[in-house]
Amino acid sequence: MKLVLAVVQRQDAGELLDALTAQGHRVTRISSEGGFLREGNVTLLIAADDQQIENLLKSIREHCYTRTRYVSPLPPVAESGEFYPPAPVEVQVGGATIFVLKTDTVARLS
Ligand code: 2BA
Repeated sequence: MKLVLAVVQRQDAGELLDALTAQGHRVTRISSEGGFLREGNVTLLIAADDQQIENLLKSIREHCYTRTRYVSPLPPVAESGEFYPPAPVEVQVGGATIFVLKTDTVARLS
């Protein structure tokens, strides 16, 4: 048994969630935020059997896209009052960042 944590972009999360639940996975969606861009993203928690992991990763690959973002670095402190806005830096985000953790037990208590 594994616990998969998948950090995905918000734009991809809905369709991925639909696909995973249609395949019979139990999924928890958590709103999260990337530490670098400080933008909202989504972290999915999915507990699955070892033999399901390959298909699970395939589905994530199929529904998550790499996108280009441009980030403006902070301008340097001006010494002479002149201001040179720094050029935006290109950043490639996604498809998904995935952590696969060994899990001993998944218990649903009632
Ligand atoms: P963010 O931290 O907002 O990062 C967004 C994108 O910015 C990253 O895309 C990467 O291209 C770039 N980036 C991040 N840190 C950087 C740095 N120190 N210097 C230069 N560029 C940097 P991804 O790598 O696809 O990551 C997308 C999101 O996945 C991240 O959003 C974060 O929420 C999560 N993530 C990525 N790696 C992680 C890790 N090792 N541990 C935990 N979360 C991670």
